[in-house]
Amino acid sequence: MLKIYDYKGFPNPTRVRIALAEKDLLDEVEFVSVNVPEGEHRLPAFRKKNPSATVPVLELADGTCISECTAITEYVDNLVGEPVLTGKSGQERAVIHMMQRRAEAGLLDAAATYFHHATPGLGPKIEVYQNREWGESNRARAVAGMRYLDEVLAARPFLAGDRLTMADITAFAGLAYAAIGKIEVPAGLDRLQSWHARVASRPSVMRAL
Ligand SMILES: N[C@@H](CCC(=O)N[C@@H](CS)C(=O)NCC(=O)O)C(=O)O
Repeated sequence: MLKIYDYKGFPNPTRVRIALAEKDLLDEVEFVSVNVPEGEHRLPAFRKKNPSATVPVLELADGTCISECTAITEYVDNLVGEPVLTGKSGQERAVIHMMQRRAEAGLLDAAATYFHHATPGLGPKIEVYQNREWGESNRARAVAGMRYLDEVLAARPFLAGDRLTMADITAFAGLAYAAIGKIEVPAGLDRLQSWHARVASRPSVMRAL
C-alpha cells in the first residue's frame, strides 16, 4: 500500500489529497500524520525521507520516497487510468507544468513566504528565522499572482485549458494559503472567484478537505 506522510489541513498536503481524490485513490493510501506544528518533520528520521523537511512525502512499497507535490501528482496520475491532471501529449504536459509553476511561484509560495515571515506563522518553535520585510514583499507578489490568474481565466475555464489539472490544484491551495495568512483576494477578480467556487464544489475537492 502507498503511504503518504502529511498533516491534514495544511495547503501542500491538500494538493496531493485532491489529486488522489480526482483519481479516486484516497482509500488506497495509508496516511501517516507528521506533527509539523511540533517540529516532527525536522527530526533525522523524517529528514531521511525528505531532506527538505516538508510534507507531503509519498513512500512506495520498495521504500522509495517522493517529495514535492508536483512529483507525487505525476506518480499518482500515472498509477491508474489516463493521466488527467498532468497531461498526455508533450504540449499538454508543457502547458500544465508552466501554469502550475506560475501558480506555485506567483501565488502559493508567495503566500507561504508572507505567512512564515510576516506573521507568527507556525509559532516560535518552527519559525526560527523570520525576515519581516521579505515576508511583506511577498504579500504584494501573492496579490499580483491572483491578478495574473484572473486574467488567464478570461480565456479559458481552467488554468491550463478546459478541464481541471495540477495547475488548478496548486492555485486552489495557493488561495487557501492566502486565506490562512489573511491576504484577501482584491475586489473585481470575479473570474478567479467563480473559478474558486467551481473548484471548491467538486466532489473530489470536498472529499479531500
Ligand atoms: N514545494 C513543497 C512544499 C512543501 C511544504 O512547504 N509543506 C509545508 C506544509 S504546507 C511544510 O511541510 N512546512 C514545514 C515547515 O515550514 O517547516 C511541495 O510541493 O511539497
